[in-house]
Amino acid sequence: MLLATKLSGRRRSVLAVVATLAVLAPIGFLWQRSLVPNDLSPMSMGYADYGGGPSSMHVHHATDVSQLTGPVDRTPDVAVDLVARKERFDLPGRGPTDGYTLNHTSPGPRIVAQQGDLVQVTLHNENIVAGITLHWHGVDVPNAEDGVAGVTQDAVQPGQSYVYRFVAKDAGTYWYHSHQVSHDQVLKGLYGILVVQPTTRDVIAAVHTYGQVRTVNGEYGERRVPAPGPTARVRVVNTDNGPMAVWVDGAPYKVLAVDGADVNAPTEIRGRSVLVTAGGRIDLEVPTAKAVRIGLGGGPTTLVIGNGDAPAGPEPAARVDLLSYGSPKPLGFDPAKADRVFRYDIGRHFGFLDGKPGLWWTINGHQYPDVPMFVVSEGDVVRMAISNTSGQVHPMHLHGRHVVVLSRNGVRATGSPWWTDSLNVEDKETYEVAFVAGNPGIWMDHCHNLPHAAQGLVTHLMYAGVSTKYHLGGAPGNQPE
Ligand SMILES: [Cu+2]
Repeated sequence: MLLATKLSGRRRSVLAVVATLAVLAPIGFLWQRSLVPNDLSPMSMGYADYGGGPSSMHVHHATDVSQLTGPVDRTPDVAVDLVARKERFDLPGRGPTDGYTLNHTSPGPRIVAQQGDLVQVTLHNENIVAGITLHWHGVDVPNAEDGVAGVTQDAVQPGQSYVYRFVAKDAGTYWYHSHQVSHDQVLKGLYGILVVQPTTRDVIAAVHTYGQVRTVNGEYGERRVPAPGPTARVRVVNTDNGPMAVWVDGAPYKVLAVDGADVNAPTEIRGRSVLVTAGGRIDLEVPTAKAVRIGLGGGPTTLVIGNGDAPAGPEPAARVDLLSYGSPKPLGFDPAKADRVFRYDIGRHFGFLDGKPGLWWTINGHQYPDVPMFVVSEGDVVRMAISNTSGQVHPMHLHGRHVVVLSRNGVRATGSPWWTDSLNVEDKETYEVAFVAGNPGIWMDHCHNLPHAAQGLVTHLMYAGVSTKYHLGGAPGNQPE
């Protein structure tokens, strides 16, 4: 009796071990498969997606991204030295905070160039142990100047320098930020503003949230600037991870530009706000005969232009819809004659990422780094449908090329061509966008909610015939997200 009990007890424990293994083995397999190699070429990441175009593309010689530089011998028109540091700095109106600076300030020095200028920025890393880079958000730079660690360069280590050179060929509102461990470095201040071809009537409103503190131009609370003339071009830059509504109290306004690209025939707006995507820019035209207040997402931080009292209202419930704002004009290409058609379906599932269990983002059902690499040839007309069923909003950012919005949820765009580099894709939305592949390189195509990017919502657009010698991970510790 005693023996029988012992045997069945042993059998039970064997069964328990078998049952446990049956559950654990597949989990172990998924865990093991999710590990991200510590030294990974962005070219061997995931799998090639040819978008219905040819997969065998005749290439006479391969180009490494490091060869795709800006002009090497021209004298720069604008030359800036930026020294990056990890240090404590002051947020006027709020007090000291720990983070990252460029030349002891955050945001870093404002870089202003005339259209056509050759901009040269020499970046020095004084003491940021993880290494740094600078990415020129929204500027269609040559690939080697794009500042993505592990794709277009190695992270710049403490004591090292790196020179960026590019022609500022498109006037507009842009910003720059680190693309190395960016979910930490950008959040804590490693960014600045770049304006190409300013008018004398410019007002900058660069919004950044340090911890829980929303600031404008690095300052907290109601800030004031003088009226630059009878009207002001207010360049709003959202450097945060989430979208922000912007509106004007005290005057009607127009949306002059989106993500650095002019709106065709903008009309006057009253009683409505306009959404600025995370990473995005919106330029407003605001009459400034009387003091006006720029509402920046609600909360205590606003920008008042001019002297005297400016009304302070709540965020208008109605929004400007950029799908129908302004008037149409020719795109310069025919999206109906696409050479490649891609889908970029953003989802979320339970799984392992680099050995960590969690709810992780997916692209076309695949999880980082096993994601589609969108492959194009130079000159291709490309269409892409970006859809989102992940339960959260994603500000989608393609490097190197603006895209034009064709439709949202099947509703065709009827307003001004809506050229964008930072597109707010809400849950259950589908945007169809198009562009001409005219800037060879290997370009990140990722969510600009930087923690989401760090959680794997990242892939690349690759031109046939372009390779990169840089690696993700590896000795320089490249970690662009
Ligand atoms: Cu996201």
